[in-house]
Order: sequence, then structure tokens, then C-alpha cells
Amino acid sequence: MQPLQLPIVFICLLALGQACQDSASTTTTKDWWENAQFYQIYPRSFMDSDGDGIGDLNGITSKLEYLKELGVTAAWLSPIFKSPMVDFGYDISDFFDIQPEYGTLEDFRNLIKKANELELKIILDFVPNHSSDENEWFKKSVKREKGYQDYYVWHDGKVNASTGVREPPSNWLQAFRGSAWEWVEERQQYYLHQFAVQQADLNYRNPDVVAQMKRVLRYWLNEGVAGFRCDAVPVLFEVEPDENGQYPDEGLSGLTDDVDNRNYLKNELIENRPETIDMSYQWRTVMDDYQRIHGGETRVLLIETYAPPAYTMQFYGNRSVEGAHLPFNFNLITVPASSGVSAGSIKTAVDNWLLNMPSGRTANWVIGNHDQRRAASRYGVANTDAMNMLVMILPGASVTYQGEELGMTDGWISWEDTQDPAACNANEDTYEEFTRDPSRTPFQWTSDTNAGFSTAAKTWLPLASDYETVNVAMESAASKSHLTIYKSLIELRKGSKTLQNGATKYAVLNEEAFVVKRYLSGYPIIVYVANLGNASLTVDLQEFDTTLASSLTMEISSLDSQKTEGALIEVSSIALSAGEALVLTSI
Ligand SMILES: *[C@@H]1O[C@H](CO)[C@@H](O)[C@H](O)[C@H]1NC(C)=O
Ligand SMILES: *[C@@H]1O[C@H](CO)[C@@H](O)[C@H](O)[C@H]1NC(C)=O
Ligand SMILES: *[C@@H]1O[C@H](CO)[C@@H](O)[C@H](O)[C@H]1NC(C)=O
Ligand SMILES: CC(=O)N[C@H]1CO[C@H](CO)[C@@H](O)[C@@H]1O
Ligand SMILES: [Ca+2]
Ligand SMILES: [Ca+2]
Repeated sequence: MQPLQLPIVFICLLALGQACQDSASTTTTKDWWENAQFYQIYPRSFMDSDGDGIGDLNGITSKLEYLKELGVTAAWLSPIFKSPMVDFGYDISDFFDIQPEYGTLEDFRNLIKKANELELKIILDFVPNHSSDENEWFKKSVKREKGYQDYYVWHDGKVNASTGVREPPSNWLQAFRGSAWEWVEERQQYYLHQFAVQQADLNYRNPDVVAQMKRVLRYWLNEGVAGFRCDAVPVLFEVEPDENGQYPDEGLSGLTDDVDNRNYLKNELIENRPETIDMSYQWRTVMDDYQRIHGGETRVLLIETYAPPAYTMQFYGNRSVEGAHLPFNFNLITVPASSGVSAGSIKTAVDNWLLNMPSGRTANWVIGNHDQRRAASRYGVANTDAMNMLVMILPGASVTYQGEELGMTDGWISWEDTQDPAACNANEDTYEEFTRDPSRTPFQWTSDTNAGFSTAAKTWLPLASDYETVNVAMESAASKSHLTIYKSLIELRKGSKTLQNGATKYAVLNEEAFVVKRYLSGYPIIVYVANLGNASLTVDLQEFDTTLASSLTMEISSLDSQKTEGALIEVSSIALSAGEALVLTSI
């Protein structure tokens, strides 16, 4: 046997080399999620079917054809489960039922049925860290009912030696300002809540909780969902109490003087614990077991994590264990947010993922969600197409937050209309610093009343002011719009082996241009170049890659670009106005 093993080892080593990887990957068929276009629906703001001003399931079902037309692979829905809506569905009072204002289980089954007909996949949001304080589990836990005593993280707190007053167990802070501990008179203990007071952290050191949450996953897999996007995963586990049964205090971060702001503390004891990684591997096993038993296509596990690369990358799994299919990559959000939008910050964001990702794993790119200001507002309206192009040209899967395909911008929400708990816990002068409402305004379908979102007199959040010009109807009718560009991009990726399987090279040119080359032997080269600066510039792509042909064909250009589709472009001198972005090919 010994001699036979040698060639196998040799082949594996060769496969690590670039050339070998190229030829090997042309013959590999990718699984559906590896080049997927995921689309995040925020159900409350997508489409209102019954005129109460709130989006709902039947509304989503009525618009699935729109997603199909876009070319989306899978839609993930922010939570649709029963909830008092303190954190708009991220506070779940029944993990096995639908929020009545969104519809019924029957409506959900119709949604799945329609999605199946259209060959669209539906992914649900899994919110594992906490439940609503109105959940039966919590009520039973408060009463110390058998089997539920330790469902949540309870603690007596500490008695202050000098005042004799009871104080929270530790200085930990919640995400929406203030202490992470809440006293319950009835049980005479504090419970932990890393988010709002009404979002009690489940106790993952209790095997019953672990089993219960796997039941939740299987329940919705049985309803036909294609997988889950797991919410707020890094906060799943906290440090264990010390030998005296006390929780240690977090150290100060030095980042802010605001003692109620979570960033005041280092948050090393309540985030990014090693046990959390293992739990994600267990959920992956639930997905794989389900497929093995029931057949069908891969059920995916996508994970939300804003964490340093060394932690985030572990979610992929390791050599012996499979983890999440995709730990979400928020680098394109976080890096430009801290260092400004520029070609340099985009390169850093791409480096941070691709240079840290374990080999054989699939990358992914996210530029927005319902917690961030809208992409067009953050990167600048001029960069809308440049960013939509980037996430679809880079290797792997990409994620669109509803409205990014239209270039929707933030709505302005007055203090009176403010809904988000992160803002309501602040005050009239400071709420805009914390609010997430501006990116949650209703989706813009038409130029009509309420942008065609609802027939109500008042929608749950007001519309963004640009709806009369930025909407599906106008952009579909236009010969060129953010929407038509977005569609062309998806179409290009669907038909391009180079984008699906090819290698990637990228660089910053002239300080403000970002350029990406995708290549695969035997297939056309694809080059993306975008001017992310504020002034015109002229780039020489041969400076980036001397092997490029002297001219390439213009495939897709940003909205204001004057270059026409099909034109031959001299790569040694491409003039780009601010925000101009091009996708070029070698055919
Ligand atoms: C005890 O209470 C006093 C007065 O409020 C406060 O200054 C002190 O920090 C408390 N001690 C601890 C250990 O929390
Ligand atoms: C992979 O992860 C598992 C589960 O966390 C762990 O037990 C194992 O040691 C890890 N293996 C490697 C090679 O890192
Ligand atoms: C472009 O201008 C905007 C607004 O003035 C500014 O915030 C941004 O930093 C500028 N970008 C670059 C790359 O200079
Ligand atoms: C992007 C995202 O899903 N954010 C959610 C993270 O979790 C908290 C608490 O569940 C929510 O408030 C966020 O909206
Ligand atoms: Ca409704
Ligand atoms: Ca937790």
C-alpha cells in the first residue's frame, strides 16, 4: 500500500499551486450556494398586502417574481416569528409560529410553494442567542419550573459592602445602552440580556437549550427552507463564573467616555468565546444530517459575525469538522466605516478576507443590512454601481440588502417617528447617532402613494424622500439604471465560468482606482475597474497586469459612464470620472 499513497499526496500538493487549481476547478461543479446571489428581505418593509402599513408574508409572496427576474438565488428573511416587536422580530416569543401581523403558517407555506415553483430558495433568520421575555420558556424560567430553571443566564448579583445595596453581577453592557443585567422581583435574581431588556440570553451551557434550538432548526427545515442565517452568533456564550460563582468585570476599552455605550468596555468576556464556534459546528451537523435523511439540495448555514478574522474564520470549520458554509463577511462595511471610502480601504477589506480565509472555503461579500445606513448613503450615491459590481465580480457568494439594487438611500426619521430601540434608548438630541430606522424605510416599488408599498394612510416608518425617482417601476422602464446594471451583473456571473471558478488578482491604481482581474485558463478574462475617488483619473491597466491584451470589450458600465457596451477599450489609458466603474472582458 505504501507506494500507492505517494502519488496521492503529490496530487494534493500540486492542487495548491495556482495553475493546477485553475484547471481543476473548471471541472468542479459548484454547489448552489457557492456563487449564489443572496437577497435580504426585511419583511416589515418589503411589501404590505393588506393595507395596515406593515409588510407581510403575502406581500413577499406577491413579489417573488421580482426576485426571480433579478436573478436572485435565495432570499433570506429577517425574523417572521411571533414577537412583541421590541426589536422588530429579533425578540421571539414563539420560535415555532409566525407573527400574526405578518401572516399565518399557511401563508408561509404558500410563500414556500410559490418560491419552489420559481426555483427560488428561502432562508430564515435563526435568532439563537436570546428569546423575548414574553416567551413561555422565559415565563417558566422566572417561576423556576422544572426543566426551565436554567434556560437563561440567572445570577443573584452582588451586595455592595459599603452600602448594603444589591448590584448587578458584573459591569457588562447591552448593545442598546445600559446594563446587560435585569433584576426580576419574582425570582429574586438578575438575568443576562446582551441586547434589549426584553431579549433574555438563553443559557447555552444547558444541554436542554442546545437541544431545543436544534428542534427549532429542524422544524423550519421540515417546512421547506433552504437553510438559515444565524443572528448575533459571537455573543452566544459568555465566560463561566469564577470559583466563587461570580462573573468577572470587563476591562475598559478607552474608546469612549459614554458609560452606557457598550463600546465603553472591551467585551472580551461576553463575545467571541471558543464554545460558540463549536455550537456552529453542531448546527452544521443538523443541516447535513437533515439532507442525508430527507435528500434534496444542500441546506446552508450562514453566520452573522462582526469579529476579528482569527475568530470569524474558525466558523468555516477546520480540517476535521465542517462549520458554517459562509460566515458573513462585513469587511466592506466595517473597514471603509472606520477609514473612509477609498480604493485603499476596499483593498484592505478584500485582503482581510481573502488572505485569512482557509483554503478550499468560499468567500462572500456583504455591503449592507438593516443595521447599517444604506450602501448608497455610506459609499456615496456615485459609487452605487461600483459597489454592486464589486461584490459580484469578487469570488464567491454575494449578499444584497433590499433596495441596494435600486441605489436606495437612507430615509430621514424624526424623533417622533423613531421606532428602533437602539435610538429610543437614547434621546432626541443623540438618537440619530444610534438609529437603524433610516435603512428600514419601506421598499420603493413605484412613484405612487407610499411608493406602492402599502395602501395605508400611514406606513410603520415614513418613506425615504427619493422614492419618486428611485423605484422599481422607473428603473425597470429605463434603458439604463442601477437596477438594469444589477441584473446584467447577475446574468454575467451566471454565465461565466471565469467568475464562478476563476482565480483573482486585485490592486489599487492611481491611489483611487480599484481593479480586479478574474481569470481561468481557456475562458475569457474579466476585469473590473472603478474610480472610488472624487476626481477624474486615467488608469493604465497594463501597469497592473502586463499580460492583459491591449484592448478589452466593455461589458457593463456604471450609470453615468459614457462608454458604450461592446466598445473596445484601450487598457493602457482608461479615463474614469468619479464613481465610474467598468466590467471589461477579453471577448
Ligand atoms: C458601592 O457603592 C458605592 C456608592 O454607590 C460605589 O461608589 C461603589 O463603587 C460600590 N462598590 C462596588 C464594589 O461596586
Ligand atoms: C477542529 O474543531 C474541533 C471542534 O471544535 C476541535 O475539537 C478540533 O480540535 C479542531 N481540529 C483542528 C485540527 O483544529
Ligand atoms: C470624497 O468626498 C466625500 C465628501 O466630501 C468625502 O467624505 C470622501 O472622503 C472623499 N473621498 C475621497 C477618496 O477623497
Ligand atoms: C444584521 C442583523 O441581523 N442584526 C441583528 C443582530 O442581532 C440583534 C439582536 O438580535 C438585532 O437587533 C440586529 O438587528
Ligand atoms: Ca400588512
Ligand atoms: Ca449569550
